[in-house]
Amino acid sequence: MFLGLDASTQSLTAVLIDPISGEIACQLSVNFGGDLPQYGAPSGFIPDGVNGEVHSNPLMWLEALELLFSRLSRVTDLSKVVMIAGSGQQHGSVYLDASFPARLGSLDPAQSLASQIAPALTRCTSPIWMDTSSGEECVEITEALGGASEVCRRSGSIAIERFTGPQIRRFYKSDPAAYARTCHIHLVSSFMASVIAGKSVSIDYGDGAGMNLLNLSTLGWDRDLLESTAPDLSSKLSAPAAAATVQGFISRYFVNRYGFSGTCQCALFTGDNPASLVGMGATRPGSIVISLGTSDTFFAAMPGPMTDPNGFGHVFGNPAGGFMSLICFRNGSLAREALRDRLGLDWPAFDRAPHATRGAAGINLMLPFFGPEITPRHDFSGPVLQGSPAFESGVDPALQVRALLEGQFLNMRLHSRWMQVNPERILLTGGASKNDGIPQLVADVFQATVERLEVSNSAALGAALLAAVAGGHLLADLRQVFCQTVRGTSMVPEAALGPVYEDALRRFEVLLDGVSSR
Ligand code: ADP
Ligand code: XUL
Repeated sequence: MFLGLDASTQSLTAVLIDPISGEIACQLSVNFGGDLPQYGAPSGFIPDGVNGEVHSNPLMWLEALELLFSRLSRVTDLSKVVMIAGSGQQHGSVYLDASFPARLGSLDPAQSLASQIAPALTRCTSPIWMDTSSGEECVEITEALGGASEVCRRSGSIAIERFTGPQIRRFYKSDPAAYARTCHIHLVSSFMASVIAGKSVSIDYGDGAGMNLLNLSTLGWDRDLLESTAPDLSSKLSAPAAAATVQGFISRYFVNRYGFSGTCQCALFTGDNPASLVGMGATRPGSIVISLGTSDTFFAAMPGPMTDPNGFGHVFGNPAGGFMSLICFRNGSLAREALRDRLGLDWPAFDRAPHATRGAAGINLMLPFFGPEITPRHDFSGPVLQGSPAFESGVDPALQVRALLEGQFLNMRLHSRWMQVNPERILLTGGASKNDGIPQLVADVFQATVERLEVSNSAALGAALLAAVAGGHLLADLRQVFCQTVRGTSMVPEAALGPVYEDALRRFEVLLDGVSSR
């Protein structure tokens, strides 16, 4: 059995696969808000951060890991797991002192992970991908490198607020003493992998590319980017390496506490989006993946090197080799949830709305931003509406839901032009892909066939597949077995809506330009 873990924004998920029988033996999640309410993070992050700060408590992730393993050990025999791999929400960072490796190497199974690792934290909370507080640091790094295009040429992205490098610089500037005490800086993915492997492990190329620190030509840390970010940074980062590299045996802590075998091995973890690319069977160019999680992401394996001239898109490592391109939209599920709550709907009613209004005369436009957005970068304070009186006055909830979803996917179409892909097939994943109204709407807006896979948590599945690859299985074989689309659920676009959405896209762009330039 091969175990994949996904430490995402709102939950920690396990997918256990048996490549020989082709079965998914078990899928389980711990929801941070619901299962660990004592951390005061109903959506996985600490609410009401100031100056754009969005942080999570890394001890919550450790407690979730213990809860997940104890639940798994009740329903499955963990001694059968031969390899573990994983993924994490990208960009988030954990700061630890010199005692971290020794603590990991001598964990006492009679005590909790959180209590034993807490003393090594030099920063008690971790900035995550939703954090927009490091604008000043982005400017400083960009100036030091001689411009945004140089940062992008080296790292695959211009300096971005949520990326780890600018966040590290902000920490260094705001608390230089704590920064100086820090000897190990980890991503969420490499932190979780280190805990499981019982030693401080590497950051993989997939997730490492989301730091504004990795040079994509050399696949090593870029000296100039390191120096412009913070002093002595190279000594605090372990050397980057390929995903699915085996790190050694699982820590004795988990053997004693949860019944893993002492011969179970651990592979490097990667970012949730690179893992999702694997789980969707999309590591070769040709398909686009849209993941509707807390954030919405739009990504694909890249046929060749390309960066976004407007600076919204990113290049990350493809765990199967080469690179992937990605665009992230902050107002994903959080905006859908905000509208659902504002209209007093439940998910089933929300799901029915796009069907109920399909073909309704005229397209009402909504700039679907309930809070600050990163694509496009703007401090929106609420959605902007333009359309019929019934729509603008909000009397018809179904029209609102439809316009929100259309706005989200028009915005994706607009900002993915630089990838120069004209997708014929789009694969949908993430929590909101369970919504039955969304796939048809995506097919119509993009004029492409839309398919869903059996497993909705593609990041955890991708991690399980990477564990199997680390254990000697071939990705091509695994893809045949585990990445099949759900039969009979493929959505075909209505051709008559092609010109309707072309026109809507033009109007959407004009509306957006008017608001963004204010
Ligand atoms: P993440 O990996 O970022 O934690 P998930 O991919 O697990 O997020 O998605 C979780 C989200 O899915 C929930 O926060 C919820 O907003 C959304 N969701 C669940 N069911 C539906 C539905 N029927 N329609 C739309 N969104 C849904
Ligand atoms: C990608 C991004 C998010 C996080 C959380 O750049 O910021 O998708 O990985 O899922």
